[in-house]
Amino acid sequence: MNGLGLQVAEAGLEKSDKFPVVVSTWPFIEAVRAAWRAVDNGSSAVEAVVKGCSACEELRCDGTVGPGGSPNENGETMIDALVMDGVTMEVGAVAAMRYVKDGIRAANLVMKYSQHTLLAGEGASAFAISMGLPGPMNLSSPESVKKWSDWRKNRCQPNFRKNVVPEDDCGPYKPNNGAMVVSGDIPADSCEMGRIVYRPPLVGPHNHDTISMAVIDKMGHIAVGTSTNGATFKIPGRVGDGPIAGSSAYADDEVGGCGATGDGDIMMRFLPCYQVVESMRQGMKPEEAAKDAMSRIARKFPDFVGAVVAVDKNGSHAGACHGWTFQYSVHDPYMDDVQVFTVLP
Ligand code: SD4
Repeated sequence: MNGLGLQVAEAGLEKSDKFPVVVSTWPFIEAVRAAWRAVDNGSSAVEAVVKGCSACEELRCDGTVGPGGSPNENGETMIDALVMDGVTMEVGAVAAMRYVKDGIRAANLVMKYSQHTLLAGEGASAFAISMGLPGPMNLSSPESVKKWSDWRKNRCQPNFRKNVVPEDDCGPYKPNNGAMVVSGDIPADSCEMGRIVYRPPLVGPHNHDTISMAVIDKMGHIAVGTSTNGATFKIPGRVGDGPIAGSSAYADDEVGGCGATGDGDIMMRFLPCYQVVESMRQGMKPEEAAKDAMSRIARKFPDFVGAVVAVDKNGSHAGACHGWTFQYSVHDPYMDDVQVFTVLP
């Protein structure tokens, strides 16, 4: 065997030493453990992402991943989810899915059993059910119904409307073309940027409802996934960043992966996870790439709230955030259990 053969053998050894790796937004410890168990037992990165995010949906992590959280203006819970395979660059995603509770499994079915990338609304539920997931079912819970009725009692404040006049406290709303106002109690000029009026953030530290996870399996392959029931009191039909590849998550085996959380309506305009992965491809370390992606958004929307976690193909990871303190969770072969990392804005 020549020197080259030896090098390959050594590289192989090193690989199995540092993998697998599981990284997730927030201290969603049980979800990371579930993904770790799967990938440590030899599952692929995609399978482990599905296991990990499913665990969060079943546990309703943070009270709001999966069914039973984040009612929209009509009091309904809807789910956005995505899975991406960094080997094949295949993506499956569901958006505003109302009648099936298993978001990440549904996204995985779209990836496995269709040539599409994203299914939305009634069609997403129908496809998931036809491929074997339980449903149709109502995704509301006593907590989500109470949250919604309290909000109605509070004259449907806060909400996501802008430049409208409500006929009554809770609508119907009509365009108000004369004035730039946010529908709420906060005067528009409190955070005006040029002609863009920024609304008071409805996604905050006690309302972070997205799991976004990256897994590197024993072979060094990367997959990412996201599951969320989105923003509370959103307008029916709203699709957030969760099911948008490059926004809530992105992976490319050649480079690494990324997960995001925060104000999806703002973040999806910047595809922060695509940015993170492409910056790492250009040579940035995960920390630099994560910070850069956040600062690109902050330059245009100084009040936005969000975070990303980046992992490169060697398993090095880092987070960056804006407007809140962010935590992310990791399990790698050097750890006995999940470790939580805190990132300050
Ligand atoms: C959304 N990005 O639908 C989600 C919400 C979130 O942490 O991540 N909260 O906008």
